[in-house]
Parts: sequence; C-alpha cells; structure tokens
Amino acid sequence: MGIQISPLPGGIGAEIHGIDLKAPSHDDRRAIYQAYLDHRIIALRGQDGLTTDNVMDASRILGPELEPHVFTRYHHPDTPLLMVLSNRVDTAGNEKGLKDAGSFWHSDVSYKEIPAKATMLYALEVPDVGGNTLFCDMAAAYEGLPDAMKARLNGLQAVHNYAHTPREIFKTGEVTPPPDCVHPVIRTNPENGCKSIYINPSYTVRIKGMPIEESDALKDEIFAHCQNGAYCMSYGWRVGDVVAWDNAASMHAATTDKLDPTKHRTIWRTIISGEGKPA
Ligand SMILES: O=C(O)CCC(=O)C(=O)O
Ligand SMILES: [Fe+2]
Repeated sequence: MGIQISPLPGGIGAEIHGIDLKAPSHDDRRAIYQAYLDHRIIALRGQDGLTTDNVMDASRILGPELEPHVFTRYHHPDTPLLMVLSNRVDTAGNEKGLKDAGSFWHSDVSYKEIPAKATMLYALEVPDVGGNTLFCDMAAAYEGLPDAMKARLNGLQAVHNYAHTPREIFKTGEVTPPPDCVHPVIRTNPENGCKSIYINPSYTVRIKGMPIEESDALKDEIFAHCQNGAYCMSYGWRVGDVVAWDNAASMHAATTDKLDPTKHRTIWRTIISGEGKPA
C-alpha cells in the first residue's frame, strides 16, 4: 500500500498513512521525519495497542534524546520518559495523570535555555466530544506576515519564563520556574532553512530591549495574526492516534479546561529534547 501523506483539517499539518508504529522500517522512519520537517504537525491514526517502548521508539524518530517532565508525580510508573495526561482518578481519589497540560496557547518548554524539540502524544482513551487540541503552524504564520513585519521581527530576541502565566504550582512551590531565558523571535530551522515565529502567549514575557507597552502591543499584534484562523486547526482525537509537533515552529493549546469530567481522556506524552540553543 505504501506511505501516503494527506493534510489535516484546514490544511494545517499532515496525516501519515500506511505505517505501523509497532515496527517502523528504516524507510518509515525517514518518511515520518521528512513529514515532520515539511508539515511541523503530524498525525498517525489507528496505532492501537502500542507499548510504552513503542511510543518511546517512535518519539526517537524525531530526535535521539527524550527528557522527563518537571512534574515528576505524573510520570508513567514504568518510565519517567513518559508522562500521563489524564482526568481519571483511582478509587482512593488519587489523580492518574495531569488533568490539564495547558489550555492556553504555548510552545512546550520555551522557558528553558534549550527548549523541547518536539512533543509526541499517544491517545489511549478519548471522550466522544471535547478534548481537542488546537494547533497553530508558526512557519505558515511567519510566511503570511507582511514583508515589513518580517523585517521588523528578524533579529529581535524575546524573554521567556514558565511563570509568565500564573499557576497554582508556582504558588504551592511544587515547581520552581527556571530563570528568564532569551530566544530569537524568529527561528530558522537549520535542516531546511524554514523560518517560524517563536513567541507564545503563555511563556513569552517581553521582547528584549523594547519598552513594555510597545512589546505588549507587538506581541498582541503577532498573536492576533497567528490566531486569525488561516494557520490554526482543531485536532479531534481518536483512540490509537499518535500526534507529534515541532515546538520550534508551532504552538498548541489543550481544551481540557472545558472537558466534561464524566468523559475520560488518557494520553501518554513524550518530550524530544532540543539539540542546542535556538537560532
Ligand atoms: O492535552 C492536550 O491536548 C495537549 C497538552 C499539551 O499542551 C502538551 O501535551 O504539551
Ligand atoms: Fe504543551
């Protein structure tokens, strides 16, 4: 049958057909990586019954190193390299996973010196309605900018901090945000030269060296452009879906803050480590 690639909703990202992630061949792995480079957001449906090892192996198609999430209590019991996202609680009332991993627009781990390269999710159970993940293709959003704005943004740097969006975990001291870090506002993928916007509403505190009012206005203008609809899609999950994205060239938002608590959603998640300071 061979490998086929088709667009995801709205023409954002790509679905890859014809690969079984229980035993991907060398060619399958190359095709997945190429689709990831070309489309930034990729999905492989119908991957039922993957083991934790299968999901970690598939994650390593995107980069050699996986890293544990800072929330140690949501690590999978078998390995810290898998995190469990779930709104289930056990009979003793203990959470079985992180209920909401980010119902706000963000790029994973942009608040670290070396941010996550990619993230992969594998759906074990999904609600019949709700629980979608929203994605924005930040390379397409960059391409859609007027030339004058592209010229304005190239060369700018931005300050990122995990605690820019206030959260309970910072109040309780469960997680201490790392110090501010600085990344380029426009990143260039060294593998294909593709440029993308690399600021996000959740973690980008300000544009470096700019008065705060001007920085806020510029961020608002860019985020409004990114979210105008042309570059975004809403991904509806099915059991057995594997979805992965390039954090350098996309943003995403969970919608689990709105999920009906009687509907269950359980997902395994890996983070593929970055390979150096963003450029
Ligand atoms: O649960 C989701 O829909 C996405 C959660 C998220 O932001 C992540 O896994 O990085
Ligand atoms: Fe995320």
